[in-house]
Amino acid sequence: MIRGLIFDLDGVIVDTAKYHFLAWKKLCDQLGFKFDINDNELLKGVSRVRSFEIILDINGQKMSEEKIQKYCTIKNKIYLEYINRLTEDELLPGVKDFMTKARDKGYKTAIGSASKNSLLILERLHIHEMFDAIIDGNKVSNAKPDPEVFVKAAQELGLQNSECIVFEDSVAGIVAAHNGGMKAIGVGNAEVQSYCDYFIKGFSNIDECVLIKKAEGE
Ligand code: B16
Ligand code: MG
Repeated sequence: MIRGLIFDLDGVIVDTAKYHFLAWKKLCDQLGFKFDINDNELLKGVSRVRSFEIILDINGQKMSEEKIQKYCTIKNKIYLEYINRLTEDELLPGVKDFMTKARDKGYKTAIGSASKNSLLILERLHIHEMFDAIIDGNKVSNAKPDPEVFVKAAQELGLQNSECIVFEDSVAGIVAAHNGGMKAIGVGNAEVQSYCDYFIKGFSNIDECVLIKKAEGE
């Protein structure tokens, strides 16, 4: 029986990808690197350092670990300027209502995200108190598709992996959920449709009980 709902953050709760793009773009312009909106698609669900490594690959560049860290720190500073202006209005449609109803019905809720800025983002959106556990990039050492982030979330909820269901917008995240023995509901991104157990365009007008039954194949 499903008792816990684990949510990815970027692309599921809020669209922070546009701010990641603006921040990487600014850094890339300073460095004279190519980086466009299509390249940004490759960075969704990927860690900060891995994102910069992908940008280096696109540009046929190599850098020392030290320099990679330096530029990731600069990018994050730019990114935080956007995040500090984030408001509740940027919650994706239907998310808050869905969470409220699910929690009222007794489901436990967690975040399982690669972002080291998860807590700040949830605070800016005024929904941090709606999560019983927040597992983010600061708490894991293995990136999705490794299931670590979701397994830790289930543990912190005090549930078995099989009692949790994951909401994800990236293929790596869907695979991570499956690697952890959890069902995965794809959200928004049509690319994940063939990987997930059930797909929704978004949370508007979604009945959580019906959705969970469908994802479980009932
Ligand atoms: P940060 P998710 C991911 O969030 C983003 O999709 C990805 O683009 C970003 O690089 C990653 O978080 C790390 O973010 O720089 O804030 O630590 O989809 O796992 O919620
Ligand atoms: Mg995501």
